[in-house]
Amino acid sequence: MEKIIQAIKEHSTFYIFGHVDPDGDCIGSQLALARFLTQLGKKTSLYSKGKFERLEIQRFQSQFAHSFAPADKEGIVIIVDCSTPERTGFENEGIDKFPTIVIDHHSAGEVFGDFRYVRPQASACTMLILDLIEAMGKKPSKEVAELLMLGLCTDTGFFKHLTETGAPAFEAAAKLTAYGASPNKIYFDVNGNKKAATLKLISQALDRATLYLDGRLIITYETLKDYETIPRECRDIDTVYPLLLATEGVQVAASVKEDDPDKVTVGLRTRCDTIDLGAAAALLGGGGHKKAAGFKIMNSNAEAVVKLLVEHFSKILV
Ligand SMILES: [Mn+2]
Repeated sequence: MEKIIQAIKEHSTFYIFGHVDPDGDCIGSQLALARFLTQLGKKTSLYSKGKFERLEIQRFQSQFAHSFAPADKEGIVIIVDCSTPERTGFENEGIDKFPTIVIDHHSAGEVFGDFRYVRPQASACTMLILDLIEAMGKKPSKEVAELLMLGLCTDTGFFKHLTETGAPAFEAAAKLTAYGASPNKIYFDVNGNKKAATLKLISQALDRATLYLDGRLIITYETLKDYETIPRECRDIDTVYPLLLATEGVQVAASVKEDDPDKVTVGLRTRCDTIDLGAAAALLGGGGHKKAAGFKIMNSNAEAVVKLLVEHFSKILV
């Protein structure tokens, strides 16, 4: 942390990256950091490859550049919420030519970057941004507090994912609320304003949910054909997961999504403390957290990936 603070003090230009398919924690971390550094008189620019599918981040999309072409030779790259450089989607655009700060809370991945503040026990990356702000002897503005709270609320499923180790998340939430963030406003930023078509996708996802492995695994899926009639930004799988996991006997819920003609994306969730989905996903080339993870399969389709999941988890859910 000391070295990160020193690097921030010594430099004036910062290029801030998060991960592809960003969520509230990623975008909240990037934006909060940018606002904070701007308040310190620094020059910042924000980068994301998208897609900005989640409702709660769509309004921020215009603030992010899609390609990296810095005018300055000077500057520092800051990568948040990424366990590998590839997760940025910018790994081939010269970001490695700059000194790099990594701020992350993932458990799996690789060690990269020059200055690292990585705490897998943190419930959200935005908690680590708050740590940084406080370590510099500053306080977040109301706007920064709201952005940090957005990440904390979304990555913890509004605190539902927390266990008896979750006290630091509540401490951060108490601070951010005192700094002006409203949990109620953030709840409706995330869960309000859904399109009517979203209900259709949710009902379809529930309708397709199928139990495997004596009811321990539940899988639902979406195909490219679905998106011909319902826009993909109406997708709301985060509403579906808790319902799938609420089913008696279910240990793991999986959502399989045909993303492109050549790519299938899988999301995994569990309620069980004894299952490490990050490790399970890593075996298939993905990654994530113990209770929430994912992976991608190229040149496949939903049907084949469902079979692969059943086979894979038949060895894990014993
Ligand atoms: Mn995160």
